[in-house]
Amino acid sequence: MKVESFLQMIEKSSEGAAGEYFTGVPDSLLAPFCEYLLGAYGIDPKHHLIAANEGNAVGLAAGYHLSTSKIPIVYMQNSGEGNIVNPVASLMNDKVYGIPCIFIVGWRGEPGVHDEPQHVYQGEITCSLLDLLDISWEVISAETTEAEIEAAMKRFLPLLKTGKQVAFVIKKKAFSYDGPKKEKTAAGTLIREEAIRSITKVSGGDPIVSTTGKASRELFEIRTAAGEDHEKDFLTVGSMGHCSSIALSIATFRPESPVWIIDGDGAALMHMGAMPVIASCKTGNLIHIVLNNGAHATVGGQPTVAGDLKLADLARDCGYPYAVSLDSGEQLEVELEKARALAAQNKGPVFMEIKCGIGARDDLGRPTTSAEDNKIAFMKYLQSIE
Ligand SMILES: Cc1ncc(C[n+]2csc(CCOP(=O)(O)OP(=O)(O)O)c2C)c(N)n1
Repeated sequence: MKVESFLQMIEKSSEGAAGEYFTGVPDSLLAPFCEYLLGAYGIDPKHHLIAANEGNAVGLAAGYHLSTSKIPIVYMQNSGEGNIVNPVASLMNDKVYGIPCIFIVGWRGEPGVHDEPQHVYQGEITCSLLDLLDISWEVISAETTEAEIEAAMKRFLPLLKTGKQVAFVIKKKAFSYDGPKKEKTAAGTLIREEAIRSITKVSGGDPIVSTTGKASRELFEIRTAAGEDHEKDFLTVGSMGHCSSIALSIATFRPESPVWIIDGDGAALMHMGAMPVIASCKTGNLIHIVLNNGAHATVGGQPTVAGDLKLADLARDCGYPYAVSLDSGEQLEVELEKARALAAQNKGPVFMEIKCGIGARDDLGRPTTSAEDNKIAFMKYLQSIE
């Protein structure tokens, strides 16, 4: 179904109450939907905002409704359901403020459709979680017709009018968009995979915790290409935004070695509160690297607000004793060596922003070992560090 037709039906069926305000976090399955919004509105606080996390989007949506009486549309991958539970249950629900909202939920890990391990359970519980949150839902596939959208909206409208929330659960390839696409602007030019390769060279035998998305996939393939095992790396395939917290605890309990974080800007923003917490712990052996491409590159390159952020200044203000920002490869290995030396002397946490381009290899694969194997090998490796 064309994104434009879907949205026209929503606008028409809601008598103009919905279809003017959108916020959310991008998803690869919703990439055509995001492309449409970026083409139609760009980033515009009155029409379309990419939020730091899905709960953040619910807050924005609530404010839109409170000030206009209209119905906001919040889009997200089903992984984001966890992030909306609190503001839906304790803000939007009709036993609290009763704020209507239409959710557009990308259905990764739909039962029967092969997907990566982090999507399997989330895919199984996607609709039951909506039920639990008292959100009525309708599944949309490539075959869904405009009449079916109209019928769903007929069912949804009385619910929305009483302050309830509804959702369209979007199957893989359900949406298409072939209109004009907005040019993508990266925060830097360095190739992310090259930066990760340099990190693996300098980090030697130190454990690395890497973030959700292509960065972890690249790390996995770099190790394979170098004939190395994967035991030193914990690939945080799900739980976007939490890899720095995982690494903080590892560094706390394994102080014998520097511990590296390979974070993304979208992920770091998603749970940015982790940064002052890391700094407050004064965990000297931690090295926090954010590969900042100013985009959610893994799911289509939609912009984050990090492109204009001075992440090293921010880290310094949070309390990291050493923070640096690099926008070329020239000083990269020198700075990585310096970071490792500081962490080895317990003088961290060290923060490093590396500005990168958006692209990735077309033939980039996915980890070939299971998440459980990764965990077992990594835990064994941590135990072996002296
Ligand atoms: C809670 C949650 N929301 C959305 C997603 C979908 N998602 C996977 S990777 C990604 C982009 C990550 O961006 P960034 O950290 O900047 O890394 P990049 O893709 O640019 O390398 C998104 C939005 C997710 N996995 N989890």
